[in-house]
Amino acid sequence: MKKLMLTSALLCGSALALTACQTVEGQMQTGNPLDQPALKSTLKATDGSDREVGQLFLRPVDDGVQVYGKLMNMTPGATVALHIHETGSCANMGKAAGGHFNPDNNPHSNPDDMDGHAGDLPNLTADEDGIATVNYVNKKISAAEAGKYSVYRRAFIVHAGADDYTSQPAGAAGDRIACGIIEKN
Ligand SMILES: [Cu+2]
Ligand SMILES: [Zn+2]
Repeated sequence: MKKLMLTSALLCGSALALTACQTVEGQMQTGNPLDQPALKSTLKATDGSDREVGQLFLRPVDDGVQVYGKLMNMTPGATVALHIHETGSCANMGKAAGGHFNPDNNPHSNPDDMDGHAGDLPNLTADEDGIATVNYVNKKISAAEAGKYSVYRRAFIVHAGADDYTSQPAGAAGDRIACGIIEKN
């Protein structure tokens, strides 16, 4: 067991093995370890640089869909919003992704509010190295490839500021600084 943990730590320390590390971490944290992520998204800066910001994974767990992964190259210490937006396009500096994914026509809210947008997610805070860890179970979405609550071919958006979980229609989180379309893993 000690040896196994050491191997995990080494994997997590290697940039090349980052994807494997994230998968291992996700499996350790919640759900059935045999379930592989069904969907993934590679997020890139919307400033025209095409700079990769990180990868997020989605997989079904008992009570919803686990969203997990790491975002990098963020402003150290910054707290910013992350949402799932309704349209799978990152064009026009992320504006083409449209509004928050909202299949039940609810108001914007705290992500844990079952009567809020399905696409609402908790704010992220970057550490001193500019890395933000994402690990959240969203109970209002599906990782299936079709259906009313499916997030397949929708888009993650990272904003320049934090979501206040109150302002309509999108939490007053500011510009869209990174975007990634949700694809099959
Ligand atoms: Cu957003
Ligand atoms: Zn919202």
